[in-house]
Amino acid sequence: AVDSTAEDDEMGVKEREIAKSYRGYEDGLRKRLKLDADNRPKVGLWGILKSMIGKDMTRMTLPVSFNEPTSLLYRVVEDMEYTDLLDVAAERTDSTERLVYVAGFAASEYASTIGRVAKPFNPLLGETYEYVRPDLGYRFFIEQVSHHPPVGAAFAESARWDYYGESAVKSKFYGKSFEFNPLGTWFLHLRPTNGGKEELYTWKKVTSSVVGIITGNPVVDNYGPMEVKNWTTGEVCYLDFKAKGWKASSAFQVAGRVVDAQGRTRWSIGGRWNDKIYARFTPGYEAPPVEPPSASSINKDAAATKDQAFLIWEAHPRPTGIPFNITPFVVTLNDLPDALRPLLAPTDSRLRPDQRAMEEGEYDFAATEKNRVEEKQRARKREREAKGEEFEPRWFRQAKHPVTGELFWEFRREYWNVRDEVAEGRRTWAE
Ligand code: CLR
Repeated sequence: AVDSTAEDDEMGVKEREIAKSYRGYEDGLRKRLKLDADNRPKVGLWGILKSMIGKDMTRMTLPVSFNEPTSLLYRVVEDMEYTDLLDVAAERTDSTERLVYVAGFAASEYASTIGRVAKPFNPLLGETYEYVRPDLGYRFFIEQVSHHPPVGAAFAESARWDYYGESAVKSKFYGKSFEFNPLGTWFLHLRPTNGGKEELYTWKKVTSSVVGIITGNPVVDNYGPMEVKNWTTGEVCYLDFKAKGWKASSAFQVAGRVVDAQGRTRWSIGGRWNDKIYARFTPGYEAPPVEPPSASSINKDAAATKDQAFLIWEAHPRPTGIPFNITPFVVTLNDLPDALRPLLAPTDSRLRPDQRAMEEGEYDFAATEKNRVEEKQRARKREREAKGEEFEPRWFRQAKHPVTGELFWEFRREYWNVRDEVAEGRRTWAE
């Protein structure tokens, strides 16, 4: 009992810490953009891309009409749409069941890639972005720590979990397809509510690709194996994202299993990453979880349904009336309410004029502003080179991970402390 009180206090401290960052987000979530439909000029991708076979995306100069009003930093925050799965995971008392939901979370980010055949803006070196959700109890922060190759270091936290890692994507255009290979590891610390010790999970993202460029019908696919590992218990979830291929039936399919530390199957997982994912308790064998006659909802007590499949995740609807094929969640990212503006670091993406112009359909202005900020970036680089200086990220530093031994970007929590001081009028960002 003494222990649980101490633990509750610790949670309380963390919650209050995070709650300080809610300042500026009082106005709630933006529901729509200025535009109802985008009017980007229709471009034949192949006509422009055919001369660029073998190149990576960051080395391509493409017209701004290939862009969407997001950036590679925003594409990382998109992972945070279904954090309710992490909250559910923390509530489960069985560690293999927690792993089912953590794996569901890892698979959930792909739903929003459907129809998004557009280039996100390339973040500037040292660009930052913060995103806080008072309604969901988390805060997120990311900084662009390298320009070539582009690397973003991110850190998100809530009372029950911390989620962090680097987004570094290697891309290559093959003609038949355009491939995007995420390199970084993602780390999740989960603090189960039953008072068990904090657990560490890791995984890497699968390959994303665009096919159908030559035929003028480009679609995004995500495929490959994913291994979600619980380092604390030795349990692993193996997921396989099937490549679209020729058979329509394999499109969007994901299947896998959770095994215990001895390698024995506990749960089977399956479904479609654009729609729904199910799990089923299958101790000692593997079987695709067959969709139950009436879809039981998330949060359902898995133990009660024992050997029946139950829903672990369902994609949010994609209403019409939102341009650029972005999701309602993405609409909230580039919002700049008056209450938030004075609290933001001057490096925050929400202040980028080119991305703002893109979002508002001012494509020519977006293009000139994009050139201007990138030109400024090149000037800063020349300045550093002349002085023999190297760029140093402001909020992260590289370190060896205490558990996995990998190099990772360690977040120096200062960002939120500085922000608190700015909010309280005790300093400015420049000091
Ligand atoms: C995949 C998951 C990673 C982060 C990430 C980075 C780059 C993204 C990629 C994800 C998805 C596919 C993506 C890519 C950049 C460009 C590419 C959005 C989210 C699109 C589909 C490229 C289409 C436009 C070209 C044909 C010009 O964690």
